[in-house]
Amino acid sequence: MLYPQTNEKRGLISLDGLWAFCLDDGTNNEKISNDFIARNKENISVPASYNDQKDELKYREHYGWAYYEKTFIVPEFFSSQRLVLRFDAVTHHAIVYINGKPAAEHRGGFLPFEIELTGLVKAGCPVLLQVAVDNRVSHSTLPVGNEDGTAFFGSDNAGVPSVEAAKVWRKKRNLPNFDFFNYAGINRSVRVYTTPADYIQDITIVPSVKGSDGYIDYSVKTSCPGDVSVTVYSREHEVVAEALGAEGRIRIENARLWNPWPEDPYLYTAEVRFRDDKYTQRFGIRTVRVDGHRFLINEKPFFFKGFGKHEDSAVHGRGFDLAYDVKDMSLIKWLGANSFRTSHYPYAEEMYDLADEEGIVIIDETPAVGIGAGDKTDPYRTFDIRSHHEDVIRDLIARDKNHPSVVMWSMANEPDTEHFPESARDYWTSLYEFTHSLDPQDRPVTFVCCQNNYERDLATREMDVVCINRYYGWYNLSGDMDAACYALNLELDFWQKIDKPLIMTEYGADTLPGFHLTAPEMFSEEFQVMYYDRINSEFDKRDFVCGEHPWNFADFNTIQGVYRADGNRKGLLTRDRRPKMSAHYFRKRWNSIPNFGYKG
Ligand code: E8X
Repeated sequence: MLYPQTNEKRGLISLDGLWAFCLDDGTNNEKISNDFIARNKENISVPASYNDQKDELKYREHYGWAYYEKTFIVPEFFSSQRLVLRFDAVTHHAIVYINGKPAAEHRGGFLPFEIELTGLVKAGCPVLLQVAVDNRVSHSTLPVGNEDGTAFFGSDNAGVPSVEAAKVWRKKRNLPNFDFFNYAGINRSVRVYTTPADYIQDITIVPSVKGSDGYIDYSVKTSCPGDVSVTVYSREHEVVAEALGAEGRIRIENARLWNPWPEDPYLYTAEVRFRDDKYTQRFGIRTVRVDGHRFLINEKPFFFKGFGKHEDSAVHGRGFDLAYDVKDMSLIKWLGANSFRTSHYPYAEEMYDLADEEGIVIIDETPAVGIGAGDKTDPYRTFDIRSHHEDVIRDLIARDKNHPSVVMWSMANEPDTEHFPESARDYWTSLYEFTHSLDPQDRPVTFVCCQNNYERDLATREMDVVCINRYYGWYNLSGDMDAACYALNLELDFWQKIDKPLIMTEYGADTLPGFHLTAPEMFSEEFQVMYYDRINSEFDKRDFVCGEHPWNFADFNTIQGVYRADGNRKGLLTRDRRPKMSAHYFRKRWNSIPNFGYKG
């Protein structure tokens, strides 16, 4: 799916800004009631989650539908153009009404969807746009929410006399099987964009390298048959290659490769023309593959220095905020990092464009988090998620396939792969094949494994890269770093035999900024540094450990719980991006570790 762009052939109307908004009171659900909206509407900003833009508890506790409304006009000079309404993300389930009529429905809160407006609206006439948004999570959504009676992480049955009573008594609310706050709403931008009637639908670019030359195998999908031309420009705006035809191979002599910073993330631009349409697509020439226990970028062994992040900030919630993305990119470089994982959902497209430009490597993750319900329920046989999971992977690859910064797909975070190992292995290995089959660049595929009995887990070892989240010294063997390192090494001995690249995709300690101790104990800044220094020194002894991603880049907002004092505090930075001692520790460590060849 192409990202909207303005050029001499295409126009854009932004619908970001103030919208009318109200929460449902449980009586309208997915139906739009103009009278209900008129009586209850208030101002809300788009893009942003609705939860923290207001100050009453009901905005954070809400369970169900909410309504957005805005009127706009398409200028008459667009009357000859094709008109498309695009939502970059609405979380989690949206039904869009245009002039009172249902026009589209979309499930999945982190990927774009579009509505053909041509024929639905008339240029020069006001358009009433209304969006019903459902924030509920369950055993059939991604991310997963607990349902009545599942006494698992986040369940609310504890304390109520019985599950039956809980079903009767409990006020319906979300029970996320994940700890990040379930922010909801129109979280990313809304635009009307135009194209000529005959237009470029999609562009796919697959780079390769041979000697000093680069090649791109390209294909251009168009709305109807016709001549396609492709002109490739260097970063210095010189023509370096040209081609005719909707698909083909283009050779770029003495190509400049895309490399992670501080090397050069060189980008080319393909200008595609078809009839009266034009689209410019940036791309990078780089290769990615796994070789034994090494992760190779441009045939060089890469070491992942970075983190799991969140799209999370005060007031905006999970809402798109370009200033935060620019700030985070600056901090990633300040820290000496070279990568991050889009935990635990696809991020805004603008962040991938920034990563392409800045030379930051991305592990691109789906919203499949929380797949599990304890040792009594096999989620792979009871959760209704497989077809939606495939839809999400299909849409994720369709959106992000051309980004040179994306080097691996993560199908999920911390699914249960311990309690029903055969069922899990079958689910994940089949979905692994499915994911590989969809990626034109055939990048490595993985999922991120939860702390578990790694000898019972039959799925993680089947992935291209072993990505594990381990909290030895925090959630278990709490505060005892000698025991933690002992247990960690027992596990690393196990993975040594599997001999695949291993990234520690999460490890961390909740840390209160300003809490200092001479004898480092949990929650102090000194403990966080000691925790990482001890564990990193164990990683340094293992050549198959090809990455370290502390959890988390920054503190973030979560569900309420006895383990969450003002959210998750495992950040190297505070939520407003101020460094803890561990940020200075990693800045020193990572600036002494090269991107390539750290482990031979
Ligand atoms: C945590 C993290 C959470 O924030 C992240 O989204 C997923 C969790 C650790 C699970 N991984 O809670 O800080 C560790 C379970 C150990 C039993």
